[in-house]
Amino acid sequence: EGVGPQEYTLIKMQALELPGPLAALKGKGTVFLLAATLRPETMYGQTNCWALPTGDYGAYESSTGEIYIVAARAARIMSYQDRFPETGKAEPILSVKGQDLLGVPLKAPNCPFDRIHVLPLLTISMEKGTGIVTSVPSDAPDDYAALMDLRNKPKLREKFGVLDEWVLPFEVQPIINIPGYGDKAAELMCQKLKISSQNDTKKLAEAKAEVYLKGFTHGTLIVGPHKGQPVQKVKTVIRDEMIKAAQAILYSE
Ligand code: A2H
Repeated sequence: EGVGPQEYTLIKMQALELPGPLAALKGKGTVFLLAATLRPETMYGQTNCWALPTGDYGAYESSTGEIYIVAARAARIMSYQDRFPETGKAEPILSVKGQDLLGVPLKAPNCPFDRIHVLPLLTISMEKGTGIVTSVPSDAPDDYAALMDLRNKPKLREKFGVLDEWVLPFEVQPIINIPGYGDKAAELMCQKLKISSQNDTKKLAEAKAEVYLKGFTHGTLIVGPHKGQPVQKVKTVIRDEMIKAAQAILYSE
């Protein structure tokens, strides 16, 4: 963890259905899960969203009239960044566990799939970002390892009530080419380091550091309207486009 504030882009992922306890939000406004990312330029490779099954989340009415689902800690911080009607006030209109979010179908900006689903990620920290993470398995080793866990372990899917159709149709999408690493750098590094699960913390840290650095310095986008451009050059351009289109908001902590 660095000193000083960390700035994240919060990606607005719209809930297309409100199953189970989320039904209480019907008619209250458009509901979004907000995923904190450092890589807004990678949204072309999203295959799913992550939540911590045991995590505590709340639904909050924003100053735009939309409903945002985030961890309570993030809501408190957002209330001081003028995201809610009253500064310093973050009262949830509904409290839910991450388990209640699993399976929710989402529409995410720049996503190659019309609908993706919320799946369990057991390494989420509720003390960082929003406690919601968007999954880009082509470029994030954590996402790749966790998606492979769910794909390859039917027992794990069963444990969390994850349906096959929320996982199996979603293939890793090539979106960024890094010379020497190909166009699914996270997959390559996970295979090279023989990372066997999302809990392989040490090797994942190594894979992450390498992919993150090389992706930023040498990566080129190979899909979307900025195809052919270096990651370094388009990262903030794409972030700003999403903010302007009301698909994302800035957040710092
Ligand atoms: B990144 P840092 Cl493609 N718990 O987004 C665990 N991980 C979290 C989190 C939390 N509460 N909140 C955010 N994250 C993830 C994309 C991505 C990310 C790519 C490649 C690398 C990467 C897609 N997932 O991060 O601790 C989010 O995943 C590698 C560092 O603030 C977020 O960006 O340094 C990143 O970790 C924030 O990590």
